[in-house]
Amino acid sequence: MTKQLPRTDASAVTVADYIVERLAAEGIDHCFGVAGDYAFPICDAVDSSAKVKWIGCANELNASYAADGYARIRGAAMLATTYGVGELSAINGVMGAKAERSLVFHVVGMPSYQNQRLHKIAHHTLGDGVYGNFVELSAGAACCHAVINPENCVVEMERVIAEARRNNQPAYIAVPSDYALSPVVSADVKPMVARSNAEALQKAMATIVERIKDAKSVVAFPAFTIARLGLQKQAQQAIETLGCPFVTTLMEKCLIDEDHPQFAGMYAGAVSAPKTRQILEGADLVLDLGGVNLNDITTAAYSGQLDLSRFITVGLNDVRIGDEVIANVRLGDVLSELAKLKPSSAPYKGKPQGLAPVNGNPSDKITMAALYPRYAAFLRAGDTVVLETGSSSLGVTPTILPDGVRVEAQVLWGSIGWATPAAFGVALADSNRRTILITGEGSHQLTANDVGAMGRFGANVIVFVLNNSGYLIERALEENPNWTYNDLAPWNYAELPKALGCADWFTARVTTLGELDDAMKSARARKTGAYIEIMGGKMDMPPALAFAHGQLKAMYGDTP
Ligand SMILES: Cc1ncc(C[n+]2csc(CCOP(=O)(O)OP(=O)(O)O)c2C)c(N)n1
Ligand SMILES: [Mg+2]
Repeated sequence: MTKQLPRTDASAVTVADYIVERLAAEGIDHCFGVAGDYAFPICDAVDSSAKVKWIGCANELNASYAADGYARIRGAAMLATTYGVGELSAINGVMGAKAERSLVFHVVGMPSYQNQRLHKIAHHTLGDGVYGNFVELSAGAACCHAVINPENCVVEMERVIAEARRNNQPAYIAVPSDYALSPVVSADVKPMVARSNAEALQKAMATIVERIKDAKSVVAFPAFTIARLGLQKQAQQAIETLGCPFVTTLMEKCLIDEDHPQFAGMYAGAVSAPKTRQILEGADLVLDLGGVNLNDITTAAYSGQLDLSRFITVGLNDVRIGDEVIANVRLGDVLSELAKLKPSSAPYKGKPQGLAPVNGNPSDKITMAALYPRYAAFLRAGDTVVLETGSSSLGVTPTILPDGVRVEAQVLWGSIGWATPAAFGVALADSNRRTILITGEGSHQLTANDVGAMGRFGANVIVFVLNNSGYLIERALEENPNWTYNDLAPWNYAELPKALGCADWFTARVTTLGELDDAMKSARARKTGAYIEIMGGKMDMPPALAFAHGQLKAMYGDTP
């Protein structure tokens, strides 16, 4: 893709206009944020832009989560907040995007350069006349940052865009409000396109091919970064050419269809299916495509035995083989090269598991054993599921889902409340797919106010809120399930959409399987958003959570 840089010759092109135009050229056409006076020039530039639409959120944390969701689908997102109070509220969400490699351009309007120069005491500051107090904090949530002025704007934008793309992580762009309104000074730069060094790529491929040839058994282990970079098709082609089985962790849920004949199951340490575990742990060579994240969640409390010396890790920008690191090699290029190899003559053929049967009678209360197969039966190709941290994610991820379903979850960072605004961002990023939010009610309480923004901007999400009277996952992760800090204010969740302005949404509160089935049908039949509050048992948990309950010492360490 050749990117057209915005024009800088007309005197009317301000720094703010230039930044918005330049980000639009990255494929961004929505800007999430909360307005504020120091950010007015940025907000105005967005509001008057024909390319980027302002998406006002209820608060900056929500806006940052929404931007993360959007970036996962579009490859990049824009977030605009105001100095200090706004940007600091966004830090958790931006840091989460950094952890999970989602590219959010965080543009912050600062007090004017003139007031900074005079050390004026101003609102949203510590009253000390210092204007560098927050740059370091916000920059810490990004992989690169720039403080913009009219002279550096064009060059700095190219630098941060290239670096953010290289790492697929956030960039922080701070713009003093007077500079934002100044005409941008043109500079002779071209957008940088990250390419592999040809020799390094050749060397990496030669080593990979040799290792594959020598290995008695090979397994592919594609990583979540493949989805973040939009390389799903390339990864699938590479894996099909190799013909080896592939295994994923729950961070890569549905990265490739789960009934693909080469899919050998989801790896989760000791709770994996024995065959899956044997294929991955027993492989002579593990081709880690993208840098899998082997954390406590993906390995089920570090259970299982992975020998990292058998890994070849193809990172975003390098390939690691044992202690050798070959730099300047891009993941996408390695995938393309793998797909050009001679196709395997006898590809692995596993037995796809198929969907679990739907069980229970219409008058039965809703149990977790009956709920998760129902989600699988409800979902269909073209759905994007946004999954919240909590018992729901541990229930949905081990459940086989239909082909063509995409799943987004924040497994590593795990900040509750993420999924509600993230679903909003996902829905705006691709209105051709149906976005389904699956969340617990405790997480939802953090960010539920942006269900209002979903209604306002026509993001027709189908929302499932599991109401199990508190923080079930936390009850399960402790010896004592009855600590009062895991209880919640008992909201009437199903009434929220109406109160938040989603007048035409379908809403229901369901306590029996029959009611749930009917509500699912009605939600699917509607073009509007839908909101279903599912009443679950206070201690009714999916099996993966029950397993974790038995592994508390392994997860958290023994009492010293
Ligand atoms: C921002 C943040 N605060 C606190 C936590 C700790 N935490 C993890 S899960 C959870 C509760 C989730 O409860 P709910 O959404 O109701 O899901 P359930 O497990 O009950 O189905 C909490 C408080 C967190 N992960 N993130
Ligand atoms: Mg709950």
